[in-house]
Amino acid sequence: MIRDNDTLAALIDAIRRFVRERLVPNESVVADTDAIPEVLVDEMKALGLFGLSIPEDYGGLGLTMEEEVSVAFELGKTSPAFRSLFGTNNGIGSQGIIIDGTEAQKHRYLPRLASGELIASFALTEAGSGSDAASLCTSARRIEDGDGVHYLLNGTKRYITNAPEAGIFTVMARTDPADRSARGISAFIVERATPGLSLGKTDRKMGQRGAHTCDVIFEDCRVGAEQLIGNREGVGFKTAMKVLDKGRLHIAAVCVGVAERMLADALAYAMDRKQFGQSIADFQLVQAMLADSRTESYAARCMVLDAARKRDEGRDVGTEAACAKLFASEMCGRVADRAVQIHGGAGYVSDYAIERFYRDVRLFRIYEGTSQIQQLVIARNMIREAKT
Ligand code: COS
Repeated sequence: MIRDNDTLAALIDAIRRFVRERLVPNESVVADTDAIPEVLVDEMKALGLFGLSIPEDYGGLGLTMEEEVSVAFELGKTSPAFRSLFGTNNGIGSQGIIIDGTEAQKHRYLPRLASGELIASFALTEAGSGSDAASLCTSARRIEDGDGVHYLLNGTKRYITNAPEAGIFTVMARTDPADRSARGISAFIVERATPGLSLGKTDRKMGQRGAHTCDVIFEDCRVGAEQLIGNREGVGFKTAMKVLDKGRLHIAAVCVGVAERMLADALAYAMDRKQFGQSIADFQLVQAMLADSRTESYAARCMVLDAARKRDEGRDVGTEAACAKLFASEMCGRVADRAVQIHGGAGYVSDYAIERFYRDVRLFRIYEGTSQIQQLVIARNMIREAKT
């Protein structure tokens, strides 16, 4: 759903210009320094990028899902590390509070997330619990003493995006040690400064330099009962799944944007590069790679928009979001591969952006649920629907 075409067009135009004039020229700086220049972070804040999907009542732009994916298509047209910095504030870091938080929790955190003053991370994965998210071991033991009700958190979360920058964490932990199922899990908002919370060293990754992940360690980390999301124990796993349903759709949109950027680079190279006395874009075998890439990225764009519109209608889009994430991330990998191929030897050296994008996009098929988990979600939902 688009609330106002002119307002959205103005926002997209401003973001398109920001991406083209400010972010694209700084891609190699970010890759070389593993950091996003502060001046760009300030410009992102001024554009409202940290609060795209945070409701207007809490200082965000309150974009609908269709508006959000339309913006994500544009944000995808540069290094994914830029989007990653404000991605968790719009997605997995804030959505637990937006979807299931209490009014007090929303008022306390959302305005600062929307402005970019505070960064939020989502802490679900552990060393022994990745795809099997419900098997997580981090514990949150309820204690009642003279100071009231508290929870004592113990455990380690792994590969947590933006953890080195984060001011708050949405943490999934087991409040009922006797219940090893998803129903024993609760979600908490934990502030960075809470005693007992520490960070591991920043991970060295294959790509996406400038976007940081690390372990988040809880050792007798005491959080007040008011930090339990929605003031309800036992529903934290469902909160996490609802957050991921939305996040997967957003990532699918980013995949479309990145694929379009890689294809534009490959087309420009193919038209410029001459072999056998003519531009390689005139060769039909190169044209096949361009055409297949255009067809697939267009298909993914249509899927993402359709799923986003359905979500805006209030429909459950768990299946559609998983389909879009599966297809768009796999498509993005294929387009990256063809774009390197079209560049030939030039695609294997870092003078061209495609070498970096090829590594950056590999993550899309893994995070917020691997392709295999999307397949599992889709098929399970099909079987469930057929039984009802
Ligand atoms: N929305 C709301 N509730 C959901 C849900 C969704 N999308 N998906 C599952 N649930 C609920 C189920 O209805 C069930 O509730 P009941 O106990 O009341 O019946 C509960 O959650 C447990 O669901 P399920 O039995 O399907 O859980 P499983 O352990 O079988 O696993 C998968 C579910 C595999 C889909 C889940 O663990 C998953 O998504 N794993 C990947 C995790 C991931 O994406 N990690 C990325 C890290 S974050 S960057």
